[in-house]
Amino acid sequence: MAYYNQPGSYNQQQYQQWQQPSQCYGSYGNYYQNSVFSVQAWQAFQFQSPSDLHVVFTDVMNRNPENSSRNAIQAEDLTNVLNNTPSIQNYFKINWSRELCSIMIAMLDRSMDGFMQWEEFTELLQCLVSWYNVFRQHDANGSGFIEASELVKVIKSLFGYQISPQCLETILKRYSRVIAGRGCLIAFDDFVSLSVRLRAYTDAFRKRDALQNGHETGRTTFEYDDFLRCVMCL
Ligand SMILES: [Ca+2]
Repeated sequence: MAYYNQPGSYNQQQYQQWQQPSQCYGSYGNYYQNSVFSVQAWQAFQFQSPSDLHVVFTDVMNRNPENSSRNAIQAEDLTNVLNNTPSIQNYFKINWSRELCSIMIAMLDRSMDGFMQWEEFTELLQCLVSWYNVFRQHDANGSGFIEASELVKVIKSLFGYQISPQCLETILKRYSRVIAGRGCLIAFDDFVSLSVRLRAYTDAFRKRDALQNGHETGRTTFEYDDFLRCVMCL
């Protein structure tokens, strides 16, 4: 029953089934399949080939024998790659925090080992490029911020989440900043942070709903410890 908690017991087929559009949870899975897997991050960063990106990954990985033995990197390394690889830094033009990098590793930690393997790394970068494209399209004046009304449009119409105005309000309070004369604005790193959490918490909830009820009902029950494990990993 609780196999989703065990490293290595991940069931890809069942995961994809949970990602189908749903009355209760919207259609983010559709958006994800169609957008993220159609992007090639190495091309966006103007590398010559995917192997250039692989070199960046292995370089940072091999600085720490704990990483090399697992064939994976950690939050600090991801922060390093995003901030110190010129072509990647020039693309997003933001300073990535270690905190956000931890959150992003947790989002795609398919192997549930707390480390980021190469496959998880490439999926993350594709995801970020895809989110950045969305963000730029909504940032009409190129200021590095999108407006609250645009964020709402992205979450509801583009990403396809079924969430209430009250929940959107909560998200805005947490992830926006109010700037004199310019209103309520969202920066790209906050956009990533909220997109990761929205997705990860929705996934965690959906899985438990489907497992407990045999189909999705929009309701599930959590034991205290299970709830903490869902939220504390992000
Ligand atoms: Ca992993």
